[in-house]
Amino acid sequence: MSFAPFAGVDSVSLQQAQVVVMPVPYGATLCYGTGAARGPEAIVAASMQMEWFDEELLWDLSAVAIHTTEPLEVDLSGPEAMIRAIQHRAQQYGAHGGWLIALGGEHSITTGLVRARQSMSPEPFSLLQIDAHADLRDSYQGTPWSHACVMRRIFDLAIPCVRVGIRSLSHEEWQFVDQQRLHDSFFWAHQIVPASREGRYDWIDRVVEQLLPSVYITIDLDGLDPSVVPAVGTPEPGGLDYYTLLRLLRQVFRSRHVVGCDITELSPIAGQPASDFLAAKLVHKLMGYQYFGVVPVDLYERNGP
Ligand SMILES: [Mn+2]
Repeated sequence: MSFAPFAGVDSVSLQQAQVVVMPVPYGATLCYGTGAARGPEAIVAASMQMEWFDEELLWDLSAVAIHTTEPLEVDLSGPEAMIRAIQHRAQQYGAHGGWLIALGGEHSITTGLVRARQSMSPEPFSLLQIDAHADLRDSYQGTPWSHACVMRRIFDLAIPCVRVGIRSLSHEEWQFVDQQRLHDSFFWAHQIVPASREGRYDWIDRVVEQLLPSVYITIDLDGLDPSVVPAVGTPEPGGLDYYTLLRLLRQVFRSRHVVGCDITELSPIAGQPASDFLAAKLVHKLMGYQYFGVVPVDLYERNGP
């Protein structure tokens, strides 16, 4: 299996790349062709139809040297082996200095990606999680490497997290939050979504204040509202809208060093490509914020969004 390069831009070598796009077509069923395993292919396919020019930052995708890697092969010996394979490959790619954007695949891939980052640099970093789900279960369906456990595994790595858009967790996960006093790390959807609709974005300042100077961003697409991204495996009502997410990301990129990102849980729906296009556009935006800066905040404060 091989994909076209992201957005159809000529793929430079790994050594020359500023950005490394890493497709990880991995889903819980452990076989290609279903659910989140089809996410990366759909994102790359949508990116081929996308304009390279960005009207917000006034830059063109051809200005960044991008390398799109071969899609990572699924390790059939089990989820733990798969996470290790992701870590190993992300370290290999990261060793050349390119900025890594991984395309999921189910959310469990983040454990491997974050471990790779940890092993490549002693510099501490925060994790910013955009998600509907807390994903703090210790084990799910017999494995600690499930997508439902990803943030628990990252908790085990002692990486400080800030969680945005959460609106689904079990009673046991809530008890864990309580025991570990993680309350302040949660920016619950039921608080921030209505506030944003009323034009109150002070919560974004509080998100950013909690972040260390270096940040890894994991975007589970179900953090957005299902009306915006219907093609996710476990949709939850009441999520972020697109421009609120961009506003948050702009503010993070403006004041923090973003060391890597992933976009996970796209589960394409045949004949409904809107979610695929959103994911592709988000990758484009992340690259723009990283390499071409962000529009000054006062412009947005005066003119929206
Ligand atoms: Mn989720």
